[in-house]
Amino acid sequence: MGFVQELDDKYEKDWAKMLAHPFLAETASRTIPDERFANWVAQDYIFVREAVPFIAMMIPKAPLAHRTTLAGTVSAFQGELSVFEQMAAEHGIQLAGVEPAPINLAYINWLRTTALLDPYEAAYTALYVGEKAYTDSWMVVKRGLKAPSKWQAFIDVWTNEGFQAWVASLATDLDALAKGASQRMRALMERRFVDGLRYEYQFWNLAYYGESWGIAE
Ligand code: MP5
Repeated sequence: MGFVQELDDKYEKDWAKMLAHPFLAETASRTIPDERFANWVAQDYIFVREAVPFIAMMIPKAPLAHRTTLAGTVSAFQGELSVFEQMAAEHGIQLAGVEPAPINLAYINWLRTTALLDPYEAAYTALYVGEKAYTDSWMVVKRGLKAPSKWQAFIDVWTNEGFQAWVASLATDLDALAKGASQRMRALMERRFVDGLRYEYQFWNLAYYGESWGIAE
């Protein structure tokens, strides 16, 4: 059994809990309040913007065969920002001056730390888990919709066939990296998978319930 399948099996319940989040259910049923969705838009805009340097920081450690794809990912993420900017303008959502909420900042800093301090295999696991979480989460929304969503442009970003194929290729690459890795390295990769899954779940909580620093705001 491949590494990705092993992780899928072991953390199946946790993954399902993330996908059952009310943020996704309410987005699918089109009952999500605009303020809640706007909260996600503003926070995820920051996340995607800061994911660009995370990817760039992985490039020096990457095997040669990964460099071109990672460089393409930098520009794809950069391009994604314009979807946020257009949708925010259309729906009157403020992006300028928004600061990252605690969980968002923790997630961003964890990504940067893994890119800088972990071996490539572990950083790649962090990339994989976030992307897989997003394609699976937004597929839940897409499948649940019974009528067009006002947030469709976002749904399309992470459910289009090209994106899904890219996430599948990340899984294949991750399996290949794990195959050549020591037991110790695989344990670290698993740790990063779990960390990432936790952050993803917490990110839906942040969007849904709101989260603030509570001081100096
Ligand atoms: C992604 C995201 C996917 N936008 N936000 C979170 C919290 N996790 C994962 O990354 P990308 O760059 O939008 O494909």
